[in-house]
Amino acid sequence: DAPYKLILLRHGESEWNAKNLFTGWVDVNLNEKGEKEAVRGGELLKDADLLPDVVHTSLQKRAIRTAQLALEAADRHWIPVHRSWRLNERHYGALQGKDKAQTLAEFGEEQFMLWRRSYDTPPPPLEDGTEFSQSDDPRYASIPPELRPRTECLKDVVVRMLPYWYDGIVPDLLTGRTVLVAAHGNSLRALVKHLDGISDADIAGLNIPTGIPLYYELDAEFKPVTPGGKYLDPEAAAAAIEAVKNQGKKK
Ligand code: DG2
Repeated sequence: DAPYKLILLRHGESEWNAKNLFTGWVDVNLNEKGEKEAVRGGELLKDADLLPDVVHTSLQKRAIRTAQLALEAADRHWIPVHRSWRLNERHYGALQGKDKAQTLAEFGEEQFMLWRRSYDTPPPPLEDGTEFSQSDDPRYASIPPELRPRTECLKDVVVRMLPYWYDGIVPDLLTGRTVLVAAHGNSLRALVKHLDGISDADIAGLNIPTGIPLYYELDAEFKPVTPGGKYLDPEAAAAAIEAVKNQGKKK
């Protein structure tokens, strides 16, 4: 039996996912579909008898509410919770608030995919004090100024996320707890890249659907017993992954 149980959950559909806008650190809420996805995620956990003992989230509403709705559906709303900016979505820089389809049309497929899925090309930085910047948001006041992002590529996310993996999440796994991490498309891609040892090139092709728990059994070295983990609803996951992949293309 594998010693460690880890469940990754991307938040349910957000208001801006539905509008096809780059979101990043903008604190948008779940829409109704997203709330339902979160509840269904919790029901899947309950049906699989995978009951979290502790939950870790980002500082963003869509992940926080997803965790809460899922845990309520699994009757685990009472477990301890930890939150960190290090689980936040990738900061999308000057693309935050922009329409994905319009951006694709304006800059072309190659540049669009570089910004969206390359490992080390960040979008242009977002200026402090502008509409979609979080420079004045009190929840981030304790982040040292030199660590506060104005844009990020996935590599930057790996670098700021991993300290939380080792210092915040691994200690919970070591005590035998079943750990739920409720976060975001790109912060979870960063974690999956690390867990599965995916190359910088191959991670471009990995997409994570909203609201479907991804279960990892980890061995004593924290390596996945099944590479890629297991979605609790594999059919729904496959369809939703395709939709995320093609996001720029829909109008
Ligand atoms: C999405 C991911 O983040 O977008 O920031 O727009 O998971 O918080 O909804 P999430 C965003 P893509 O990188 O898939 O375009």
